[in-house]
Amino acid sequence: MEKKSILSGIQPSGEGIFTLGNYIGAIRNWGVMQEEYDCAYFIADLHSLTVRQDPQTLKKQSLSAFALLLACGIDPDRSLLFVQSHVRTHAELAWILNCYSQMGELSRMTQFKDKSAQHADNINAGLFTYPALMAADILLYQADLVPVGADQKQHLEFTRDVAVRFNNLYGETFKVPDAYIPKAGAKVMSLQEPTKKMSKSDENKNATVLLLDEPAVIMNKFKRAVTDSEKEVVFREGKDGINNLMTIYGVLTGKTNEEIEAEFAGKGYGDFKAAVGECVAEALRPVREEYARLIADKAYLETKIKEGAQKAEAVSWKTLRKARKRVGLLELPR
Ligand code: ATP
Ligand code: LTN
Repeated sequence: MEKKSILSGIQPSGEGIFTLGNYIGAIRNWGVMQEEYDCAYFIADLHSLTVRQDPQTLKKQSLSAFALLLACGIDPDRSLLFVQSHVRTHAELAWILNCYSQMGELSRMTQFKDKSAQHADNINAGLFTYPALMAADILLYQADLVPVGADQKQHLEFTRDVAVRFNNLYGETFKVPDAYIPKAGAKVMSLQEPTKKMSKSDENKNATVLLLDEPAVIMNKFKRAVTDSEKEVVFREGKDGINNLMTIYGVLTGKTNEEIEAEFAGKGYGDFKAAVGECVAEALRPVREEYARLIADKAYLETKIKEGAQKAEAVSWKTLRKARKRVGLLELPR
C-alpha cells in the first residue's frame, strides 16, 4: 500500500527561531513521522512577511531554521525539506485561491484577530489572506495529513473548505487534507501567563523557552514559572501553570499524570520545577549540539536547500498546472 503523505511548515521568524512549544507541538513529531509517512516540511518565510521583519534577521534565521530542522532529526534524503519562497508555485497558487476565499470566512480566523490586535499599526492584506497561502502550501503537495499544533486547526478547516469548493466547481483537483493534532502537548502554554500559548513573539523573555537556550537559562525560566498558591503537584482544572509543567514533563519522559503525581507527592513546587527544567535541558542537548555542528557547515546546508527547492518545484508544479488549466489560464506555448 502507498504511504500516506504529510506536509507541514513553520515560520523562521521570531525571537530565537523555535520555541519549546513549536518543538513539542510540532517539530518533535515530524522526525518520528518519517518512518511511516512520505513527508514534506518547509520554512514558511513568506508567511513571516505578514508581520514586519528586519530583512537581515529574517534571512539569517531562515538558514538557521533550516539547520535546526535538520538538527531535530529531519532527514533531507528521506523527506522533502525546502524554503517556501524558493518555490514560486506557492505564491502563484495562493493568488488563485485568494479568488476563491471569501472575506467573511477570512475575517473569522482567530489568528487574524489576535495578530491584528497585536500589530494594530500594520494590519496588512497579507495578514488577512494568510490562510489562502497556507492552503496553497498544503494543496500543492496533495497532502493527506497536516501535523500542526491546536492553534492551526481553524486554518486547516479553511483549507479543506477551499479545496472542496474548488473541486465542486471544476472537478477533482485537490486532495482534501486532514489535520493531525498531537494528543499530548498540542498547546504548550506560556511559563508566565499559563492561560496563553507559549509564543515566540512574547515580549516577556521568561515566558518562552527557546530550543537553543543554554541549560542554565532553561533552568532559570522554569524556576520562575508562574504556578499557584497551593503546594500539591496534581493535574486539575484551574491549575494552569502546574498542568502545563506536567504536560511538558509528561511528553518528554513518557510518564502519565498519575506517575508524575506519585513521583512528586510530598515534594514542593520548587523540586518539581527543577526536575522539569532539567529534563527539558537534557532533551534539547542533542538538538543544540547537532545545530552547532550543522550551522558551521554552510556548503552542506546550501546543497540541501538547493536540492529541496528543485524537488519541491517539480512536485508542486504538477498540481499548479492542473489548477491553472481548471480555471482557464492559457498555457504558455512551448
Ligand atoms: P507565533 O507564536 O509568533 O504566532 P508560532 O510559535 O505559533 O508563532 P508558527 O510557525 O506559527 O510559530 O508555528 C509552528 C508550529 O508550531 C505550528 O504547527 C503550531 O501549531 C505549533 N505551535 C506553536 N506554538 C505552539 C505551542 N505553544 N504549543 C504547541 N504547538 C505550538
Ligand atoms: N501557519 C502555520 C505555518 C504554516 C503551515 C503551512 C503549517 C504555513 N503554511 C502549511 C502547515 C501547513 C503555523 O504554524 N503558524
